[in-house]
Parts: sequence; C-alpha cells; structure tokens
Amino acid sequence: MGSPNVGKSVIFNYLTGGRVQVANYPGTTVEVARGKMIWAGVSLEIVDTPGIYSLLPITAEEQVTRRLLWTEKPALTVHVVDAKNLERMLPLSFQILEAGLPMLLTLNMMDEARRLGLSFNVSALERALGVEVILAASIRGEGLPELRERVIKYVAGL
Ligand SMILES: Nc1nc2c(ncn2[C@@H]2O[C@H](COP(=O)(O)OP(=O)(O)O)[C@@H](O)[C@H]2O)c(=O)[nH]1
Ligand SMILES: [Mg+2]
Repeated sequence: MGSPNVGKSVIFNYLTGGRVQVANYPGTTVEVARGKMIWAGVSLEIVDTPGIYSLLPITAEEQVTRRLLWTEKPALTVHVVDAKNLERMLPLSFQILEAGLPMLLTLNMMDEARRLGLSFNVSALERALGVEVILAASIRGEGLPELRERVIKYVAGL
C-alpha cells in the first residue's frame, strides 16, 4: 500500500510474477489487483491496494483500501514510499501503525533519491519506527529479493 505513483505495482508485479487478477472492488469502480507469490515453499496472496494519501477515507480509493484492510486483515502491510519525499509520506506510516497493522516500510525510488544526494540511516529509522525498513529501486530490481525474503520471513516465520 501507499500513495499513488510510488512503485507499488512494480513491486507487486515482481512479487507475483505477473500471475494477477484485476477486478473492481465490489460495488465500486476502483480496481484492486491480486496475485499469488509462491516462494520457498510458501504461497501468499498479495494485494495491490489503490493509491491513498491517508487512511481517513475521502476518496473512493481510500474507502476501498480502508475496507480491504479492515475486512481482510493482512498478515503484513508493505508501505511503499517515495524515498525522495519521505517526510511527506511518513504520516501514512504512522496511521498504519496506529491502526495496529503489521508494517514493513520500503523506501523506493532510491535511484532518484541517491541522484539528489539523499541517504538514509536505515537502522535509526527502524529503531524510531519499530518496524523493518528496506531501501529499493524497484525499477532496477534493487532491494526486491530482500523485500521478498523479509515478507516470507515475517509471514511464514522462515
Ligand atoms: N526511477 C524509478 N522509477 C520507479 C521506481 N519504481 C517505480 N518507478 C516508476 O514510477 C512510476 C509509478 O510506478 P507504479 O508501480 O505504477 O506506481 P503505483 O502507482 O504506486 O502502483 C512508473 O513509471 C514506474 O516505472 C524506482 O524505484 N525508480
Ligand atoms: Mg499501481
């Protein structure tokens, strides 16, 4: 989950290998893509949620994502953010944590962030937030094998 245009679908496609089904969320025109990730003998359903700015539902996308989270109770939410705009994106991280959802934070677009001279102290962020943090440049595949491992480890305890 995360804001629009942060790379959620690129990551979703990597995890699912493109074995996906796209359907309107019941009663809405908002599309939700679902796929299966099969790795290390574990099979997980992955959901590419509509882009949202807040868990307080204003847009149809926010209403759908909120309903999805509440009804399907994910084993783990992967909050994908644009590393270039971490400050603007952290409030949604806090909302996810306050909602009691298990979360893994992925700072994506690290290729662009590095070009801007940005760097991140991952362990300080992990300590401050109390969640695991991954750096990724998903368009180049960077960080995605690690993300997959962490997801499996978290969900299946492997
Ligand atoms: N430079 C760069 N572009 C990315 C990265 N990840 C995604 N993109 C691009 O960002 C745009 C939005 O990606 P998408 O996965 O559709 O975002 P979504 O709206 O969150 O699902 C696309 O043009 C992607 O190719 C990344 O790590 N680096
Ligand atoms: Mg998308």
